[in-house]
Amino acid sequence: MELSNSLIQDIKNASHICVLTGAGISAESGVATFRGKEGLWSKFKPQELANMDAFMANPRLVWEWYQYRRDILTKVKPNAGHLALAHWEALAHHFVLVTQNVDGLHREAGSRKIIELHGNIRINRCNSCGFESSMDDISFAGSVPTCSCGGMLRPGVVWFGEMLPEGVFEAAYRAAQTCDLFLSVGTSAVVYPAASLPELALERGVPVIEINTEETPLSGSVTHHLRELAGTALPKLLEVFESGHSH
Ligand code: BJW
Ligand code: ZN
Repeated sequence: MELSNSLIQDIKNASHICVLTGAGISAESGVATFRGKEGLWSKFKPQELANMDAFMANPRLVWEWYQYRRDILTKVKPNAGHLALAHWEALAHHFVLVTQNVDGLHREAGSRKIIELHGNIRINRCNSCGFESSMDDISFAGSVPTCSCGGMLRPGVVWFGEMLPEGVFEAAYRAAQTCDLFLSVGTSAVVYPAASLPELALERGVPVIEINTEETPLSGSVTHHLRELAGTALPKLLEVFESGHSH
């Protein structure tokens, strides 16, 4: 796909970049998205499993879902989209990556300044005392894992109706409020407060680039919409940035 001149200019002019990613950026690694055409969770909607009521009603079922996803994560690798963002961070002076993903693939790709809005699936948290441990220490093996305090362990992610980890949204908000280029990559842009971040940038008149293989509620209002795979589009945008910032 040809990049428009105004898109190229917006990238070359950028000095403070904020990127929001969603499940779509990990799709090319083989991690299922939640929604959209390729979304694999048609049997169980995330709304039906990713909440405390579901966990209290059937903790085993919820753990089975997360264990299934943890098993997949041991077999997948970051893709060209993750890698392009990691390189971009290394080149740019001000670059903040905000992700809704819990898969840890951005870190594995080499990104360092990462704001994980919805936690991390590799962490266990005690439902009673809040103690956190790693999935490498204790995992689900048919029965719900418990804490030394007796409480049930749960995955260290943010479910519907739960607050985001303290300070995390504030940091993302600051990045969205101070950037001069915003990228929304592989997210259906329906889950709040994450979906408010590109809206904030748009309200300030900052260019917003959406990379998504499908239309989203954001598509109509963004400055540039690239209907492409993240793993194809991001390396191209990085190349434009590099050509404008080489000395
Ligand atoms: C590609 C691609 C490729 C594919 N290249 N693109 C009414 C109005 C407004 C808000 C609310 C409301 N009712 C309730 C709320 C609040 C609620 C909410 O937003 N609900 C809406 C759904 C309506 N939000 C919350 O509850 C949040 N907390 C909160 O608000 O706290 C305050 C509060 C407290 C108490 C009461 C009320 C409020 C918390 C949200 C937590 C979300 N958690 C999950 C699960 C995390 C753990 C886990 O992984 O299991 O987070 S849900 C799930 O959705 C996950 C994701 O991070 C999140 C977003 O999904 P994402 O990343 O956008 O993925 P998809 O699958 O939706 O989209 C993929 C996209 O990629 C598609 O568009 C594809 O086209 C595209 N694509 N391949 C490029 N190769
Ligand atoms: Zn405990």
